[in-house]
Amino acid sequence: AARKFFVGGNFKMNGSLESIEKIVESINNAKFDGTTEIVIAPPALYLLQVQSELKGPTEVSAQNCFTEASGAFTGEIAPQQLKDAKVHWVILGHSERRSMFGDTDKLVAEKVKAAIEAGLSVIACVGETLDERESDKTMDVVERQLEAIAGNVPESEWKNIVVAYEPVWAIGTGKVATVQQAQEVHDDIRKWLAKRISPSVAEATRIIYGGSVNGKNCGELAGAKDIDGFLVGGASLKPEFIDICKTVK
Ligand code: G2H
Repeated sequence: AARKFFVGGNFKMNGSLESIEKIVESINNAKFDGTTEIVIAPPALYLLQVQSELKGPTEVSAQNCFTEASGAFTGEIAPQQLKDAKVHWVILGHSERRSMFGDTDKLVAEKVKAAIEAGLSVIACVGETLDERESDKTMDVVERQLEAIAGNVPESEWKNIVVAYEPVWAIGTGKVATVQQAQEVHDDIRKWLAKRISPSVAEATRIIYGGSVNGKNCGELAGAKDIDGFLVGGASLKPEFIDICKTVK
């Protein structure tokens, strides 16, 4: 079966009760035809409010979680708590977590394992920095990040993972990857999945692109064979998010 197009809205640490309610209202009023799976990730504080206001089938996602089920981990949220609250998705390994909050490949892999074992679905983020791209290390970095995750996830659980390719140099910079740049890495990731996991997992796994996606560039990006959706940051807080969710593949 064809891969269902997937659009995630990552609000990051933005919004207020009032502004987020407005975004939810606009999503609820939009007429989506069901061809795209839509998930929005407000800050953890707002997850339950958004979840109760959001009309299905759009779902909410957390932006992070910890590895343990409970205990003395001040400030953290357990995957089991997300599951308990019926928050079925979590973004893990976002570059902002990797660069600012100590989420190493190993920690990201442990978080993915814990989330999958708790029954969550994961948007697993990978991507290279500008330095790494310019020294031709893009696939080395992406494969290293994916390998850490693959070592912790049995083949049967890949159906619960969406891979988000987010080149760090394109994040929040307004400098979107060209369609060719993104397609090349998406294709490499799919080939890697085929070799490392299985051809059927490679065929079924959504590989979405993130990094300065907006209402203007989404159409062209969606035209690339191996781009199965987007993880949208800045533009997910704006009216154009609706247009991005309506992108036709
Ligand atoms: C990449 C993306 C969403 P933005 O971080 O995760 O953010 O669209 O603002 O570049």
